Amino acid sequence: MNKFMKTTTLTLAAAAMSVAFVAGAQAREWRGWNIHPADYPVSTGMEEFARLINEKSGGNLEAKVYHGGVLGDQPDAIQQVRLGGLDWAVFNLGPLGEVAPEANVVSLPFIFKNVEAMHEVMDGPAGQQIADGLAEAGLQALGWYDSGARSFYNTKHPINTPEDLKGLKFRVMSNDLYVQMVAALGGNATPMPYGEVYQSLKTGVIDGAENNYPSYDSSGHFEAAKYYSVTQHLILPECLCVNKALYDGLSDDEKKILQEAADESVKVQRAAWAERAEKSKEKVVAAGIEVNEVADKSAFQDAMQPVYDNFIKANPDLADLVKAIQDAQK
Ligand code: GTR
Repeated sequence: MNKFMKTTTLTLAAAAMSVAFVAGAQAREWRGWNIHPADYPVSTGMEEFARLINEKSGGNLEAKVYHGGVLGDQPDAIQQVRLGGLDWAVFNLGPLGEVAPEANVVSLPFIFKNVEAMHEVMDGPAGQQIADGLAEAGLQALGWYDSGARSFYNTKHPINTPEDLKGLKFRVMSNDLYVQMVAALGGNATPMPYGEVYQSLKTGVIDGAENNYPSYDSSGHFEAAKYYSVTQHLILPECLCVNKALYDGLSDDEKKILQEAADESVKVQRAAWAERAEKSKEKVVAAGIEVNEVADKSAFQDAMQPVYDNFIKANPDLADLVKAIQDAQK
C-alpha cells in the first residue's frame, strides 16, 4: 500500500467511525429533565414529544422523560442541557434569563397583559429573537409551553397592595430580577430551589412564594401557605429545548421531525394547561385556601419602574425588544 492509499484508507476508516458514532449517538436514548410530577401538563407535553419523535423516525430517535426533578434542580439542569450532560428539557423562562439576556425580557414584571398576548408575542418575531439568544447559550428552542400567570401566596395575610408585602420573606426562582421585583414592592426575596419551598414554608424559613395555580397545587404549597393573592405579576412561557450540539448533528429530516413533534406537543400542552389551571384552582379553593383578586394592579405595576430602568441600563441593546413586546400588545 503506497502512502497516498494508506492515508486515504485511514481517512475513510475515520469517516466511517465518525458516521457510526453519529448514528450511535442518535439511537441513544435522550435524557429529558422535567421538574414536575408525571400528571402535570408539562409532563403530558414532554411525553407526547418523546412519543412523536420515536413514531415519526421509525424508532431511530428515542427520548425519555425523567419527571419530578430527579435529575437535579432547574438551574443545574439548565447547565447540564447546555453542556450536553442532559439532552433535552422543558425550562421556565425565569431561570433561563440567567443564561440568555434576551430570555430575561419576559421576566420584566407585567410585560404581558395576559396569557393570550404572551403566546402571540412568543409565537412571533420577539419569540424568535429569544430563541436566537438561547441558541447562543447552547439551547435549541423548539416551542413555547404555557405556564399561566404567577401570583403571590403566603402564610400570614392577603396581599392587596404592595405595603402588604412589607416584612414578609418570599422565595423566588433563581434570577436576580425577581429579587429586585420583590424589593421594589417592599418585601424580601430569597432565591431557592423549587423542591425546598414546601419545607421552608412549613418551618417558617420563608413566609411565602409565588406561582401559578397548578404548581401551587401540585407542589402542596397550598397546604402550607393559605393566602393566594391574584397579582399575576409574571406571565412566563416555558421552553421545550434540546442541547444545541445534539440538534446541530441531526439530518434535515430529523430536524423536521423534531419541529413537527414539538409543534404538536405544544398544542397538547397548552390544552392540558387550560384544563389543569381550572381544576387546580377549584381544588385549592375547596381545600379552604383564601383567594383574593387584586382589582387594581396599578400600584404593583408602577413600583416596577426601577426594575425596568435597571434592566435597560444593564442591557441597552435589549431596549428595542422590550419596546417591540410592549407595542405588539397595544
Ligand atoms: C413552575 C415552573 C417550574 C419551576 C417552578 C418554580 O411554575 O413550571 O419550571 O420554575 O415554577 O417556581 O421553581
